[in-house]
Amino acid sequence: MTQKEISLEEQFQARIDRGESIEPKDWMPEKYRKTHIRQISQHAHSEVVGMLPEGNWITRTPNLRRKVGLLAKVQDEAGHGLYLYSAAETLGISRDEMFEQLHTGKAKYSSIFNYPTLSWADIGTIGWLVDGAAIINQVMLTRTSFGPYARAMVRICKEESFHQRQGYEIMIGLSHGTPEQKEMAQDALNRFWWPSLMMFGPKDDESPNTEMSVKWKIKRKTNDELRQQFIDITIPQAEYLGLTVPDPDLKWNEERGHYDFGAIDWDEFWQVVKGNGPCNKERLAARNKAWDEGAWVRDAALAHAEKKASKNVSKVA
Ligand code: FAQ
Repeated sequence: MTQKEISLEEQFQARIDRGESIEPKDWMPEKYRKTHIRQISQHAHSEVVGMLPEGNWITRTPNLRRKVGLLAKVQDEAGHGLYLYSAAETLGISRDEMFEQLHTGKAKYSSIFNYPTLSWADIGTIGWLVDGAAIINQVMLTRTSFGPYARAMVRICKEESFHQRQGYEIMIGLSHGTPEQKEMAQDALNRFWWPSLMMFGPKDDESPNTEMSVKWKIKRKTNDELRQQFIDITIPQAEYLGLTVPDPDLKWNEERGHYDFGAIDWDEFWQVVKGNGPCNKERLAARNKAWDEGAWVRDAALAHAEKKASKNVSKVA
C-alpha cells in the first residue's frame, strides 16, 4: 500500500468514526466496496429467493383476506430486492452479474429460505419469526455507514414490520383456535425456531467478517448480540401464544438480564449454507426457471428502450 493510500484510508476511517455517511462517489477502500457488494447482493438475493416459500401458499390461503395480505407481502419482498440491487449497483457491479452469481449457485442467500413451507402455519411463523429476525438485523442497518444501503433499509424496515404483524396475527388465530390449529402452529414453531436463530449468522468467534464490519459501522451490533436480542423479544410472544419454544435449555437468567438458550446445530447451518439444505436445489431451479421464462419480457423492455433512444438521437440530429 502506498503512503497516499494509507492516508486516504485514515481519512476514510475518521469519517466513519465521526458517523458520516459514505456515498458511492466518495473514495473508499476496495475491501469496503467489496464487502458491501457481497452483503447487499446476498441480502437482495435473500429477498428474492424468500418469495418462494411463501409464494407456495398464495393459491391455498384459508380465505380472501389472507390471500390479499400474503400477495402484498410477497410483492413487497420483490420490491426490497429491487432497492437492494440498485444500492449494490452504485458500487460498480451490474445487475446481470449479480443474477448470474445467484443462478449459478455462486452467491449466498439467507439459509432460512432453504426450508420447506409444509402447512399454513408456516406462513404465520415466517412472518412472526423470519420477518421478526430480519427486522432486528435490519433496523441496525438503517444506520449503516453506506448511504444508499442505509436509505433502502429505512423503507424496507417499515414494510417488514407490517409483515411481522400479519404473521403474528395468523399465529394468534391458529394458537387460540381448534386443537388441530394449535398443533399446526406448534409444529411450525418447532421446525422454524432453530433455523431462525441461524439467520443471524455464525457465532461471533467464528464470523470472519464481523470485526471489520463493526469497525466500518456496517454492523452496529454483532451476530450474537442480535441473536440474543431476538430471543429476548420473541419468548414473551411465544408465551402469549401458549406455544413452547423447542429448547429444553431455555431459561431466564436474572443476573445477565437475558434468556440463556441451548446449543445451535452449526453443522446443520453450514450444510445449508453450502447448498445441502432441504430445498437449496429446488430454490435455485425455481429461480433459473423464472429467469428463463422471463426472457421475452426483458427482450421486449430492452427493444422498447432502444427504440426510444434511437428516436431521441434522430431528433437531436
Ligand atoms: N445464511 O462473517 P459472517 C429477510 C455467511 S432478509 C447464509 O458473520 P456477515 C427478509 C456470510 O455471508 C434475510 N449465509 O458474515 C424476508 C459469510 O459468507 P461469505 C437476509 C450466511 O456478512 C423475510 C459467512 O457466512 N438478511 O429475511 C448466513 O458479516 C421473509 C460468515 O458469516 C440479510 O442479508 C445465513 N443466515 O454477517 C424475505 C441482512 N449468515 O459471504 C422474505 C444483511 C452468515 O464471507 C420473507 N446481512 N452467512 O462467503 C447481514 O446482516 C450479514 O450479512 C449477516 C452475516 C448477519 C447475515
